[in-house]
Amino acid sequence: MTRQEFDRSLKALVDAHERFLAAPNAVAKGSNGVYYRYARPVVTAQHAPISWRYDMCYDTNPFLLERIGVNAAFNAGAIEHEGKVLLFVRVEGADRKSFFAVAESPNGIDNFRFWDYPIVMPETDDPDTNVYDLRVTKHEDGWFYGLFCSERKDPAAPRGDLSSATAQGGIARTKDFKTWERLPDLKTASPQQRNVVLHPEFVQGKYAFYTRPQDGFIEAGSGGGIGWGLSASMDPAVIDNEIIIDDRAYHTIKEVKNGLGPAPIKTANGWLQLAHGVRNTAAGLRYVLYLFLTDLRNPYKAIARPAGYFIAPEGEERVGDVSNVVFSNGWVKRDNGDVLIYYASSDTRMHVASSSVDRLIDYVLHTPEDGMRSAASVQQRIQLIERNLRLAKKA
Ligand code: M1P
Repeated sequence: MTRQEFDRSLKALVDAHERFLAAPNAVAKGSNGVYYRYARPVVTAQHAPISWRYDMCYDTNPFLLERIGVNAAFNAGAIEHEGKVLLFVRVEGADRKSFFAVAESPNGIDNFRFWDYPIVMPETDDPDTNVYDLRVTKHEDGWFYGLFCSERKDPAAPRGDLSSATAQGGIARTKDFKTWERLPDLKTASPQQRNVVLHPEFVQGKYAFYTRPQDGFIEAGSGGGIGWGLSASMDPAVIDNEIIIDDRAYHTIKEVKNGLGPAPIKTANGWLQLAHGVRNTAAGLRYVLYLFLTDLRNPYKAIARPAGYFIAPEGEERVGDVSNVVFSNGWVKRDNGDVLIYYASSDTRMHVASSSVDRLIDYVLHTPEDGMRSAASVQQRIQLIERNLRLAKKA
């Protein structure tokens, strides 16, 4: 390539990327009334800046080759800050390593742009091999905490076993989302932890955590369920007494495992909780999202548990690096009561769905609980049908 050709190609690349980033998003056709999907994913691998991927200098990259590829952008934490929506995206490089990077949008629906640099997450004395799935909590102590999964090779793995790993709850805090202070990993009695979330308020004067104890790296084993525990401090955070507040159950959407998504939203009716549930199928694991409500004073006590899923993978969301998965660790409640739910599909890309506190509370309070048997489900549906037919007769 001549220098002139290089300059032309680079300009074309940058211009095309700018057009892609600036493309507007719109509500997708069809809604169940509970939430509205949007037509375009909000953040993808393609959103990664050109400067993260290409060496833009003719002298060192005369063929204008992509030097460091980005594989996926998914499982993002979210927060509204100074009127903007910030997503803390799990960016996965072509080398399979994940890192965190902030993508900012003026409206939370489109025009997400990554900040110039990814987050430099400090390591502990026992360096993480991989970090992912950051949940950001604005805590009443004045810090923003980022809790994430810290993955390391299992030191007990037999020689030749290069896939056994351990997962622990990594913790960091920040005031500006640029500089992060790493704290010791969460300590619990469970051998492994993933999907650890910090509750935004003190409970009984202590820091409160949602956990997901698990026996192994993938399988919840005899563990699992969404757990809860208190710690006197964040440095270090230590939970002595871990209880299960939302268990797995046979023949439900959370039979194999479950885990809390983002920190809950406080409403007049209780804490609105968003979680993922996993079941097995002949085609592999299926991840869906579900909601439940917990008591305002005792956030570990469920007071409403609508049956089944709230969002399941649909259309192109069903396909990706790990297909048939929706996963959420970020949502934003706006001052007008609107809720923007950020969810990833198939470990590949980020989407948004919009709803409101009123709609979500209505859904949570009026969707019947799981009857746990087909016969009970039929009765629930018959009650609905009877009410509707009586209405139709009156009309
Ligand atoms: O691949 C699906 C998800 O699997 C894990 O979630 P969980 O521990 O609940 O099974 C995580 O690795 C998550 O990042 C991933 O999206």
